[in-house]
Amino acid sequence: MGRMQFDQEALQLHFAGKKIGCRLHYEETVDSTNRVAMELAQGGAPEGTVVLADRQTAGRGRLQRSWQSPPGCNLYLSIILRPAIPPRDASQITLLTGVAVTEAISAVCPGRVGIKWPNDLLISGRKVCGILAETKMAKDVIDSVIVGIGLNVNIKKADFDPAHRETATSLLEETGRDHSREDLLLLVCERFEVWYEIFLHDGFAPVRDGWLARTEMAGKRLRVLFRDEVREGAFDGIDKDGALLIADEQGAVSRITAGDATIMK
Ligand code: BT5
Repeated sequence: MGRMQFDQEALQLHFAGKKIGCRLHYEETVDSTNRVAMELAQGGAPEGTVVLADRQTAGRGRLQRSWQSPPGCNLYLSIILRPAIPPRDASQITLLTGVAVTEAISAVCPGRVGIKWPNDLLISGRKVCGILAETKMAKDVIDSVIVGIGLNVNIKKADFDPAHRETATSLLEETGRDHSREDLLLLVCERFEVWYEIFLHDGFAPVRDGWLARTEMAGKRLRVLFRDEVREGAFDGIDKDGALLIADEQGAVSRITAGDATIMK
C-alpha cells in the first residue's frame, strides 16, 4: 500500500556484466535470505548469486540470535560465494564484508562508520549493519560461503524492538533523510566485488589493512565474551589470519578467534 518495492528490472540492468549480482533472486518475504541462499547454492547456483528480500520472518544473527527484519525499509541480502580457499580462512570473508559495506555506507555517511570485530558496523556507537557468513563444506573443501548482510536503511528508531532500540541505528536516523535501497544495494555489491577480488588475488593482508583503517576499536579497551569466558584488555589489532588481539595490563597478548566484543567507555 504505497510502500516502495524493489525495482527488479532496474536492478537486473545495473547488475549486467557484474560478478556479484550476476543472478538476482528476489522474494518479497522469506524466512531468512541466508537459508534461501544456502538452498540455491546446494542446487548449484553460481558464485555471485544475490538473494534479496523485502522482509524476513526469521532473520538470523549468530548463535541462534535473531535479526529484526521489517518490510519496506531495510536491506536483507545474501551473496553466494565459491572461494577456492582453505576452510580455516573462511572467517576472513566476514572481515572483508565489513570493509566493503563500510565503504558503501560511507557514501551517505562519510567518515562516521566504524567496524567492530568481528561483524558489526557502527555509527555513533550503534549497530547499523550485521553480517552473518555461513560455510557449507563438501568433504574437507569449501562448497560455498553464504554472506548475509542486514543493513538498517530507513527504519525509524521507534520501530526497533525495545530490546535493541538503544544499541541499534539506521542511515535514516543518522543522516535525517531517506536513502534509496536500490542505490545502496548496488553500492554494497560493487564494493564487495572489489574487495573479494583483492582477497582472492592478494590474500588477506590488504583486507587486514583496510579493516584496521576502518575499525572503531583502535585505542579502546575491550571486553570479549566467548562461551562463558570473559577477557578484558586493550585492542591490539587483528593478526594475519583475522583473529582479534587483546593485551592485558602486563602486555600479554591473547588471540581470540570467536566471540562478542564490547567497547568499554
Ligand atoms: C548479526 O548477528 O549481526 C548478523 C545479522 C545478519 C543479518 C542478515 S539479514 C540477511 C541475512 N539473512 C539472515 O537470516 N541473516 C543475514 P549478531 O552479531 O548475533 O547480532 C544479533 C543481535 O543484534 C541481536 O541479538 C539483537 O540484539 C541485535 N539486532 C537484531 N536485529 C537488529 C537490527 N535490525 N539492527 C540492529 N541490531 C539488531
